[in-house]
Amino acid sequence: MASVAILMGSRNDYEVMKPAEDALAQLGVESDVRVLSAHRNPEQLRRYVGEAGERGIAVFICGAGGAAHLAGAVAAHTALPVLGVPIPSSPLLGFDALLATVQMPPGVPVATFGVGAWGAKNAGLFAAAILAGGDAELRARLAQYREQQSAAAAGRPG
Ligand code: RP5
Repeated sequence: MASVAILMGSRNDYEVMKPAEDALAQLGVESDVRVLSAHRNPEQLRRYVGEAGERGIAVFICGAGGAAHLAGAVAAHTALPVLGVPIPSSPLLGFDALLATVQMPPGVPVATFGVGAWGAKNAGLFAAAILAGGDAELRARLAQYREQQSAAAAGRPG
């Protein structure tokens, strides 16, 4: 059963958002990946978020570009954690999406990650870390992932 919903505003966002899905899969966390735009599919989005908690979703990762309001719109409909990933799809290369996502007015938080694929991967890892708080096996897999990463990073160049 999927415990993380990965939402994005356009099919064209998928390449950037895939690292979130991959990071979760690597840690054995199932995700439900959907294209649902805040402004093109507002009613479908509201319904999806409203029903997601009952279906086992515990964390939302939302990627959008331009005047990115997807993460904020999702956060408006749920008290579950919402992680925002600004997508560099517009002429402003994601700076617009970064500001739109990070500057939520107080009261309805969105945890905002870096622009693009780096942010997507970190959002996936962070969603796993949230779930790991109540799941000792996932916590162990996450620790192992970090150990392997440390081992691969150190040493001589080349
Ligand atoms: C946003 O507008 C999407 O998240 C996407 O990044 C951007 C452009 O969408 P498309 O015109 O490529 O579908 O809603």
